[in-house]
Amino acid sequence: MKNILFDKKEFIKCVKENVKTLYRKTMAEASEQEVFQAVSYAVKDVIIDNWLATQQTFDKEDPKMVYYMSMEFLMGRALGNNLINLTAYQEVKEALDELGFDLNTIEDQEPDPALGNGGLGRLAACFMESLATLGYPAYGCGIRYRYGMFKQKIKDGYQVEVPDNWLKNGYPFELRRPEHSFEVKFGGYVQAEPAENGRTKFIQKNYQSVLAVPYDMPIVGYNNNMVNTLMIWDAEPMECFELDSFDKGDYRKAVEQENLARNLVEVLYPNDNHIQGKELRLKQQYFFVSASVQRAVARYKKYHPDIHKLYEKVTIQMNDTHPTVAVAELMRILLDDEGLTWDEAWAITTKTCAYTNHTIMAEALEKWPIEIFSRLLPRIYQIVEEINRRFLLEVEEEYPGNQYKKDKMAIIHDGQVKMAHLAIVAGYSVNGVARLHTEILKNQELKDFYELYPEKFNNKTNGITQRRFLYHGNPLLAEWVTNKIGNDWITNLSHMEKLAVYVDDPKAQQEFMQIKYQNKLRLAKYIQEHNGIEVDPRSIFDVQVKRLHEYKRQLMNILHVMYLYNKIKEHPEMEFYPRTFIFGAKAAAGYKNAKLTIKLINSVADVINNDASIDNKLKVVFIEDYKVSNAEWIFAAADVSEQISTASKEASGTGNMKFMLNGAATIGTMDGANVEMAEEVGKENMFIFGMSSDEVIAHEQNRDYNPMDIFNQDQEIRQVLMQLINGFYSGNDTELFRDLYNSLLNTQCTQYADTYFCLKDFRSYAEAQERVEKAYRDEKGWAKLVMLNVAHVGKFSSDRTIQEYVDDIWHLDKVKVTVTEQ
Ligand code: F58
Repeated sequence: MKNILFDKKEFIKCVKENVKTLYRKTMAEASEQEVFQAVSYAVKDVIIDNWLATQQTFDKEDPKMVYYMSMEFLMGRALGNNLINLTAYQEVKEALDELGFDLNTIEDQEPDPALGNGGLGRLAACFMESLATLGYPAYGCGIRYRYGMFKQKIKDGYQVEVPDNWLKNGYPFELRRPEHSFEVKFGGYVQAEPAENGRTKFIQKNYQSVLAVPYDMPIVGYNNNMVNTLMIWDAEPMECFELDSFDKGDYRKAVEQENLARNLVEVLYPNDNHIQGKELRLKQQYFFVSASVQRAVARYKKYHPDIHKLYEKVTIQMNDTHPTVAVAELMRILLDDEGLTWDEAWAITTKTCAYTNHTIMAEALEKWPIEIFSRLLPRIYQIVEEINRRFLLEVEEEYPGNQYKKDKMAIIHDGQVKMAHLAIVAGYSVNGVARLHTEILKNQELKDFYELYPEKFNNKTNGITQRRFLYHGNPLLAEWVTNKIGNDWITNLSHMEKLAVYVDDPKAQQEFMQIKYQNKLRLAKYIQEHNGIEVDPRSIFDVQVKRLHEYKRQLMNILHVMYLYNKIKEHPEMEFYPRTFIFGAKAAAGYKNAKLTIKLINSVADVINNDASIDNKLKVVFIEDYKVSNAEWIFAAADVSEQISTASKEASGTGNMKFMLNGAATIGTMDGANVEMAEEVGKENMFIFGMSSDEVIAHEQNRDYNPMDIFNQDQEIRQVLMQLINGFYSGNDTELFRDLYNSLLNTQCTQYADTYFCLKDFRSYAEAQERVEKAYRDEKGWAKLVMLNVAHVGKFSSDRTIQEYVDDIWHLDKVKVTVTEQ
């Protein structure tokens, strides 16, 4: 088999050729961006052979497929990871060296495809990579947003959002597939007509429609020739509108259709754990779901005459409720296009669709006003109404006369369509994303549904791909691990266990900490270049990077920094190990307290970083534009990982796992997957603090928490809080941070003061931080602790998660792809 990537000469020739044909330039004239494009096209060439071979294997073997439907795929850069998974990274690095280019610099030219917000979108990306690596047939289905997650600039300490025009230079890895386009219809009304078979036909009339055109992105498996597909849909105006006769020549409608297509995929909604209920968002949902379901059915029908067995070859995983219209869309296709009866269609749908829940936060649960839903999707709404009607009969049968139950469980109630209820009723599986989260779903949030359908509920603890977050992100540590235990960890992370024999070995400890130091130098350089702040790589790098949300408690973290600063000022003689507190976080554009917290962090940084009297004991850094590409460097350099959400609020967290994999120690609450991390590595090898989820839930139910009590009793906490409103960090502006102060103390301003128990957990947090410092001073003890964390990270590979989805939910068979020259 000829594979140019393994032939340096051929590869160099191909890159030169690409620079010439793409830009009419020689290598010497080409910019770094142009070289990136040329290299990417050369890599794509190789991928295409494997991609073709994978598709041919699918055609031949006819395996069952999972369609992973998600509004978000936070892919991050592709070039480096494609090279790693093609096992060609080293060769290409050398080839580029010969051409006088540095591969890292060329990788830096790639925009981060950021078609997602945070954890949920990144999880989808890790899952796609694991599916390909494990050899399971899968399609990712999503939206090709013109603008992804905004870029964050920090101006005068405030977040400023800048549009992310990621397609500006063209994206070399995508492939437009117009031959697989589908029409998607919106609005109008439904007309019932008698059909030949004596039944009724439902026809949507006077609608507007757009053409959904898929772009395929290759998902390269690790060292196995497998290339799955992420299909993301673009919207284009229909070329010839199929206007009803009385609409002929309706120019206004033609223009409206053009606008609909243009607006539909314009931008990703930048909210994390908060749903706004905007009409355009529902349009986006139906748009990509309808196109994807149509594609799945069309693909199935190409090979199979009997639509009744669809579920034997197709399974649809709904990544949260955002794609839940898939249920009704599949029903519509089976009823209206395939002519099945309701019972036939329902039997198929309820064996095809499965649902993952990612949050219990009330504001993130999707509910659509009937008015919007029925106006936009009239036929889909009819179907949902019928699903609801039949479901309520079922509830009546189970709980005769219990109207309260019916009101609570209905899919349509109180003027709203509840998407989670629809997903549970129509889905054959409902899963949470960490054990604690699933238990809370079963025992609290979704209790009624669990009682009715216990067999549907299951847990799938999240995971992350070690190919990106260790192999690519931390090459020094990856190489060290491979030297110690061989390279099986790349495809089987449980092999990390073998590192346990080294945790007491002084030489191994020293090597491990030396690598951490090198990674801290790399990050320090990045911070110097991007923030102009000098940080000491020998200080403890204490990192909290994730979306900014009150429940994640970045505010508690920075309040603790303020508290430490006061202590150091008051007791300059006190022993204190130098620390660099590093933050990175985007706030949703309309989320006031989140944005104000960013300003506070930057204001505290200004004061502390410029106070020479504290002898560099404390530094605070806010890294601008936290994203997948700089995240890889940040995890590699962290000593301490902040996972400090209010217990019960973080469904799982996945950043926690990325830090653990890179040898950072976790300071955290017993929340989300932290609980299972503690189980794997032992509580004594983490720094656990704060209330348990049961305690939090009890306080919420009893409403017996009053932060004022803490304010009154604890002088040091009071001092910190007063500094929010006495101008200490705001150039004497006493109003700047008042909203944050009020959110913590003032019941008149928020429904509950200190909703997320920052003050309640503060002392316990500060005490855990003291334990961190003490542990860090013991060099050997610390090396052992973080090495133990790496040795026990095995469970948190997304390979393990995907295998569980396959075994318990999807029931797929592995496919083996062999490539012969085409
Ligand atoms: C996150 N959810 C959870 N939602 O918060 C996190 O605990 C979990 O680890 C992760 O999912 C993966 O399971 C999350 O990221 C969103 O960003 C939604 C985007 C669309 C609007 C509603 C929130």
